Amino acid sequence: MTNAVDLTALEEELKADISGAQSLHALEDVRVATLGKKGRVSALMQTLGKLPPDERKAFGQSVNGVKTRVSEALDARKATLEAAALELRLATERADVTLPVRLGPEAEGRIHPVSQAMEELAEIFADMGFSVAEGPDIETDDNNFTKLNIPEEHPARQDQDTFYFHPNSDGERLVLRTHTSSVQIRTMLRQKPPIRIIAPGRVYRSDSDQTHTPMFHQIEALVIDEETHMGHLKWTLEEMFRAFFEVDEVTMRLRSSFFPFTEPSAEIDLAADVIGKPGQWLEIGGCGMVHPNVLRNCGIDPERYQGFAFGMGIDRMAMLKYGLPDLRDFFSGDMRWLKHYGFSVLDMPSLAGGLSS
Ligand code: 2NM
Repeated sequence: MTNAVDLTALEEELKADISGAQSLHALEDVRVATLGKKGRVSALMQTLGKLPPDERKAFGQSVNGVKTRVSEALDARKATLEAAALELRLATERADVTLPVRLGPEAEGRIHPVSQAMEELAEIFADMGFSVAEGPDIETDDNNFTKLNIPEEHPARQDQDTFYFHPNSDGERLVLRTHTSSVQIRTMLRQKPPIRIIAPGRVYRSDSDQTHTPMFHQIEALVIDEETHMGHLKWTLEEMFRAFFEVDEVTMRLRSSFFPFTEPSAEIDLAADVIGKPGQWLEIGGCGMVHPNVLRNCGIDPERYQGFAFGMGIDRMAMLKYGLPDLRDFFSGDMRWLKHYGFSVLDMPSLAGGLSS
């Protein structure tokens, strides 16, 4: 019976060690010293073999009982210490999410006004159900001119306006696209009506003076279905101008014009009230009903489908909206200009939050 007394004392001692462990680390040391391979309970188990057989069973059961209760005490203490460690972390690693954003070097960067204007326009048109279409800057003569009903002898094709590449081995001359209409062509070739897209992007013309740069930015829109007419075109334009210039009303004028790819065609004039200059008109772009030849060239039946297209210069829209004085500054890469006129990376345009607040 001396064994039984020893076991009770041992269990009390081990339990005292367990409740005395003040860290998970210290508790692990106790566990190893108790239940580890060379631990005190394990050592007792190894003495079993030396006992007379009639004592062996009872002693084994007693030692196992100690082992079970000590294990439970270890688990309970571990849970308590883990909970305490978590509490401590929660108390000390608290983050105040209501603090203002801490601005690092990324706050130095600026969004170019042209990018900002493009983002704002994409947001406005998305709200009207348009998706954004893209295409390559280097185009085939066919997509850039022929499919758009621009005949061989048309002045727009002349070398002085168009950047041509050297002819390739097939004698084909690629061009830097002179408008994003080539993207509309690609879309019509690929997609059956109804079509509702905008195509913003870089375009190129061999033209350079105070108001023209050889690369500039255009946004074109295309809507094709069975009943779209000039009334829809006018509404879409007015809605877009109201949203872009963030005014309640705009006065717009469609002035009869000619383009090979639309019939009828019109120039778009906007009353300069939107930029605080009443009594003047701003020439903003061109528009019209897509020419039946263009539809036919793209495999769309002009007897069944019709629609409108328009195009505008984004750079000019940005100048007007943000009061930028000189187009030539746009592409000079002057950091002082960008710092002054650029937009914060964090200032994402949204119709709900104000486009360029
Ligand atoms: C403009 C003016 C008028 C135009 C036409 C097309 C297409 F591909 F559907 F025929 N896209 N864009 C268009 C029409 C562009 O820019 C001043």
